[in-house]
Amino acid sequence: MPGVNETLAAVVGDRHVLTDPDVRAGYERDWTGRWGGQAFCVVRPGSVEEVGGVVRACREAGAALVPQGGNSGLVGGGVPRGGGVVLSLARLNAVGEVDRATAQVTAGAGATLAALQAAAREAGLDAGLDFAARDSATVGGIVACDAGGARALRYGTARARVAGLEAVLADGSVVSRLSGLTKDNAGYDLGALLVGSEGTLGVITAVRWRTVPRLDARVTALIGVDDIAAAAGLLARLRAHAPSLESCEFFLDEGLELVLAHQHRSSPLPRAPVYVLAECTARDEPPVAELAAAGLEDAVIADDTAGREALWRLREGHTEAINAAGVPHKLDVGVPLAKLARFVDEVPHVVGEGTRTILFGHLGDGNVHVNLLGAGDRADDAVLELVLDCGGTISAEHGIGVAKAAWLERARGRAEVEAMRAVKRALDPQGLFNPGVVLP
Ligand code: 2HG
Ligand code: ZN
Repeated sequence: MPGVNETLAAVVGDRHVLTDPDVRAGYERDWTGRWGGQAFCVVRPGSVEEVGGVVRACREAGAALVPQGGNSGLVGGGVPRGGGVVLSLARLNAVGEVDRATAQVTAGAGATLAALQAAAREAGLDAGLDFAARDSATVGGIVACDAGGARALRYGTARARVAGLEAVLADGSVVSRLSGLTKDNAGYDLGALLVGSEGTLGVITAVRWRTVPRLDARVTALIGVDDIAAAAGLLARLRAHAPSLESCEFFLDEGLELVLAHQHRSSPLPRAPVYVLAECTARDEPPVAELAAAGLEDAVIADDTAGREALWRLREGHTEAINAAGVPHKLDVGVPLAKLARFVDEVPHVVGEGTRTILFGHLGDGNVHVNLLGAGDRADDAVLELVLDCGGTISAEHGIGVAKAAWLERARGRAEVEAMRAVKRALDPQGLFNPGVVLP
């Protein structure tokens, strides 16, 4: 589409319309290597006005737009499927001054989570959200996908951190709710609709972010248990005895094996079928006594930064270790805790022989990351079928993307999906934004 490239260059400047296939390549395939396609071009606007101009140019040319942040997505929601223009928000990366009275900060869509965390910390606060891709994932994508991570147990998902946002709609107009008012119930909450919309309803350009108190005294425990039922029992004890609990994660021995080999290290604790990693936080003293009260005295415990990070690397290192072993099928799902043991037991059986199954995730949220190596296409359907049978969700924190779009109606029912389609038609009548994502 040569015509649109010229119009876009007039909006953002030649330098910021990338057409060279080698340069485009980094924007065209997602982190897993499983999803992607060619784009007409990648456009990198430098202001919200330029984003508006890009949207208008694409609308006039009839070119689909794929908004993209740090391209750390795992479900094909931020990469082109063949054709279309990738709208990179990377240059909108400013993080404003933290308002200490409201504990809020405005961040551009292209600011990384790490940059947001650093700004909050400098002001004596904390972003209240964390996950392994912190150095590449950006605020716009995080909010567009309602990302969760390891602290959702305490602070909720990204949705809970959003005090307002700014976005460009399909006609190029800008809606801006960045005043951060806690109470503002005048009319429909359009911003809330964009949270979790995965770039299909509008382009998020900035977010007013609600920070949380900074709690630097941290203690982390890693313990091996016999099965998921024992892990769930431990979680219940932590909830009862450790009000300072911030994270409760799990992984299995197959995953630990892979991570240890990838990181060239040995296990810091005796091997067990299931591992639980829990972290408690406080302002002054690491709340070690709370872990002990929950029955974790046999765990490997660390309250210094290096020791804690070494334990976290065993959990957070799963994604990289798996990718180093092959291109995985990834299914981020949520299962009620009461059904988690059944789910974990049955997954290896339903995915078919020859598939290597690695399960890990956020125990406190019932959020399991099913990673399959060497899986056939039917394996994904079998896992999603099992999730629904367990009363769970087909997507907990990574989004629907293109990976699960065909399953949305099974998961949410016809009435809800029809309502979603009506919203899509109203806000994006031409189907300009991210076609094929969320709604097939
Ligand atoms: C995590 O919790 C991320 O580490 C990635 O959500 C999960 O790689 C995955 O499947
Ligand atoms: Zn996760």
